[in-house]
Amino acid sequence: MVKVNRPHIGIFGKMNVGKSSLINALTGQEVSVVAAHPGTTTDPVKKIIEILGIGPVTLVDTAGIDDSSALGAQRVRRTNEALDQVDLAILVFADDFNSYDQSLMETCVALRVPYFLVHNKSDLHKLNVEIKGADVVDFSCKDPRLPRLLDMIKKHLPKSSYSADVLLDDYVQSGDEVVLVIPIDASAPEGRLILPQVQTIRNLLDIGAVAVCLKDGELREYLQTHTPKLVITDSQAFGYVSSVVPPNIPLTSFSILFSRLKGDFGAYLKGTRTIDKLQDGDKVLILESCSHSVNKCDDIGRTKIPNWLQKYTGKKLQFTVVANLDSLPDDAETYKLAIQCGGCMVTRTQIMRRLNILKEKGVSLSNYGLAIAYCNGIFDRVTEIFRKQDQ
Ligand SMILES: Nc1nc2c(ncn2[C@@H]2O[C@H](COP(=O)(O)OP(=O)(O)O)[C@@H](O)[C@H]2O)c(=O)[nH]1
Ligand SMILES: [Mg+2]
Repeated sequence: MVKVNRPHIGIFGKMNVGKSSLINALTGQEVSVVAAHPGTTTDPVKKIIEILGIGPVTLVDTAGIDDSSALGAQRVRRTNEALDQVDLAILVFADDFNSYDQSLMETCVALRVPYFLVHNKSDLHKLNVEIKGADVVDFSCKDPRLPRLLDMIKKHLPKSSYSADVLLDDYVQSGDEVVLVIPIDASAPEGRLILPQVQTIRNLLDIGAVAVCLKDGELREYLQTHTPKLVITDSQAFGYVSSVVPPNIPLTSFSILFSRLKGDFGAYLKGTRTIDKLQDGDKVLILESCSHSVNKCDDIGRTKIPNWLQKYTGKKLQFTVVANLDSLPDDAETYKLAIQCGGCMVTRTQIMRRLNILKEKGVSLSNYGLAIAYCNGIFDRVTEIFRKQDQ
């Protein structure tokens, strides 16, 4: 099993029902502002906790949004956006369950967000309404009994949001040797490995395989005396690495491995071939799911991939970048192709929600690693070990 994600759990409900207090009870810390007067939490506050049996999760505190002022309308929009980005919603209410709480439940159903209800402040009043079709936990932040709440989180949080059964498990066996090519150049983060590399090493250790880590410059010499089961490289070194690894040794990349876990791999395999059909003036959407300050992704998505695509196709293409989880363009259906990044900063749920919208609009899908492989003419080679299972 691989921990692919830190699932996001959002706390929603009217002002003053005890959302921030609930987060404090869960974390045992004063992380969110708790105030006796309504409307203090205006921006989502995030806090990470470790839940036994799940691992780390991110709790997202949200504003109470039952007033009708302009600011309130803005808050409604923000809360709905926040709801669309969580793996589980905890809907908190206190003394009265009203139409607003009902509408939160309906939004969860519409957006297919798993949820359960917390009747808070049960020290002050008993639950006196019957809520059909939902689990309700009685709770009091003044006397927090966490086990029932944690059990309910475990019951409703989809397993796929925090673990995946397959990274290399279906291909690599105990005792196999796998070479990981990790270029240490200007675009590598200083003094550390990136998450996909770390998780791949952990997965190989779990399998009982031997992980050999080396830089691209050391690969040629190493392969003179070794025949590994598989070589996994950073996509940016594809050109060089594919020329050095003999054809009898399978080759793939970290980003392709993770696109199986964090994206829609079947759609990517099909959609990437759209690159061959691109014409002058066609629009390509780059989905860069992390902040602008992460220069590495910035550079790949905004400069390198556009250059590679134009060079490979020989066409003049139009590129639009959507960063973070910002909204898709209004005219999304006019794009021929959308290329999603590896998504190491976001959850699978967040990526899939976006991809599904584009899929419905008929936009072909690809991801950074697969598009780069395609432009390097090695797409078939680097997807071969997965194609039988996933297509
Ligand atoms: N008696 C009682 N008071 C609570 C409980 N939970 C929260 N409160 C109080 O309700 C008020 C609003 O809580 P807060 O967490 O800021 O609500 P939020 O607006 O939903 O984030 C604060 O004065 C809390 O101390 C509870 O379970 N019992
Ligand atoms: Mg609050």
